[in-house]
Amino acid sequence: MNIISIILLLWRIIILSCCYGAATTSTASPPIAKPNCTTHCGDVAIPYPFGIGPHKDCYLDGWFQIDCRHNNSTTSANYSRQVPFLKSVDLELLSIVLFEYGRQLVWVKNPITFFNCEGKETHQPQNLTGSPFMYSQTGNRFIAVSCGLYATVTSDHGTIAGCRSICQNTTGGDFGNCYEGNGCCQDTLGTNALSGSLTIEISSSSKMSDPMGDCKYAFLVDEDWFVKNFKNFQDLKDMGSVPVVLDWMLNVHDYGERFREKPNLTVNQSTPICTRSTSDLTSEPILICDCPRGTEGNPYLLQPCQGAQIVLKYEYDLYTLG
Ligand SMILES: *[C@@H]1O[C@H](CO)[C@@H](O)[C@H](O)[C@H]1NC(C)=O
Ligand SMILES: *[C@@H]1O[C@H](CO)[C@@H](O)[C@H](O)[C@H]1NC(C)=O
Ligand SMILES: *[C@@H]1O[C@H](CO)[C@@H](O)[C@H](O)[C@H]1NC(C)=O
Ligand SMILES: *[C@@H]1O[C@H](CO)[C@@H](O)[C@H](O)[C@H]1NC(C)=O
Ligand SMILES: *[C@@H]1O[C@H](CO)[C@@H](O)[C@H](O)[C@H]1NC(C)=O
Ligand SMILES: *[C@@H]1O[C@H](CO)[C@@H](O)[C@H](O)[C@H]1NC(C)=O
Ligand SMILES: *[C@@H]1O[C@H](CO)[C@@H](O)[C@H](O)[C@H]1NC(C)=O
Ligand SMILES: CC(=O)N[C@H]1CO[C@H](CO)[C@@H](O)[C@@H]1O
Repeated sequence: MNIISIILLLWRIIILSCCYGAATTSTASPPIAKPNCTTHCGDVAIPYPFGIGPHKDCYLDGWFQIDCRHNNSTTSANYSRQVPFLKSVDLELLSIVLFEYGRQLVWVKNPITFFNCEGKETHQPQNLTGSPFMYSQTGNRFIAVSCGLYATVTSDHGTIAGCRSICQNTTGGDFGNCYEGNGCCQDTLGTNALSGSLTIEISSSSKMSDPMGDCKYAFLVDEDWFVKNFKNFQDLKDMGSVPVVLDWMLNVHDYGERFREKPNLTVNQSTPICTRSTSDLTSEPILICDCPRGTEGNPYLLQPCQGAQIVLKYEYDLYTLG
């Protein structure tokens, strides 16, 4: 690379930073929801095709309807706090991602499945049969707590994950134990069986009983959350539910036509891109939309994405220069 092209490169970087900044500060951030629709529940942003209301047009269909419920917290500080629920599957919603590395994700709270735990009911993972939601294979882990157990999670299609723990010097409470299979165990999820309803089962695999008691429990959990936030098993048990990642998808057969009914945007670099895609999660082709590189907005609103063309151009130049 000679000196001229280095100067050229620097100049372009300056242009890029100048104009990118200008573009993002001079325009209001693009809408996430349809006009006159509520955009947030508590502090969770609800982008279309998800929606709260008040009108039916605010969400794509009943699967994506969000119910904004009162927290019911009795503490005055959080008296009026609102909590979003995915109404169709009755799960508390933590966040929605429209597009990340080619996937569409939501985080929800899913119950921990307890066995023989005083004051705890045995709730199985929520039944997602027929819904556009699926337990994410890559985002979640299966964890089972207690010693001398054999735990499995199965779907309608077979076993997804299973693990065995031993009872050796169990002190409880150490997260590393799950990876060693001592007093706790874990497994990654199998690839193609995550749709429908999941059932968690636990049986004793040894005669030794856990010095911590007979209470055993297991759950699917967002692996990143678990690694970052896990403190001890008692806190976890008190929570009763943990974050899990769900993939969500739009079936081309069901939704493709709706996105083709979009107003004929003159095709330019602001036009949202919808692609038909296949997924290892389902045999049906799915539809994924995104804003073109360098622009931002919610592609499902079928409005031009926002962002300056100059950004696209120079970004492109930079890539071709290198
Ligand atoms: C939004 O609400 C305003 C005031 O009620 C109304 O005039 C407008 O037509 C509504 N817009 C849409 C897209 O429904
Ligand atoms: C608050 O209580 C109402 C009535 O019992 C219930 O329908 C709602 O789901 C509760 N809210 C939450 C966030 O649990
Ligand atoms: C309600 O808020 C309290 C305090 O922030 C929190 O501990 C509790 O989990 C919330 N309940 C629900 C159902 O989200
Ligand atoms: C899950 O839901 C489907 C459809 O509603 C139903 O047919 C099935 O029996 C349910 N499975 C379980 C284990 O409840
Ligand atoms: C268990 O504890 C005993 C006594 O403290 C010790 O001798 C033994 O090495 C420990 N075993 C393991 C696997 O840590
Ligand atoms: C959109 O309009 C342009 C110009 O009128 C036309 O050439 C193009 O075929 C239209 N696209 C669609 C998808 O209808
Ligand atoms: C792209 O097309 C949309 C819709 O016709 C228009 O609003 C927008 O200004 C166009 N953008 C550019 C950079 O031409
Ligand atoms: C008392 C109490 O639970 N306060 C919480 C209210 O909500 C805020 C925001 O979520 C929390 O940070 C407080 O801890």
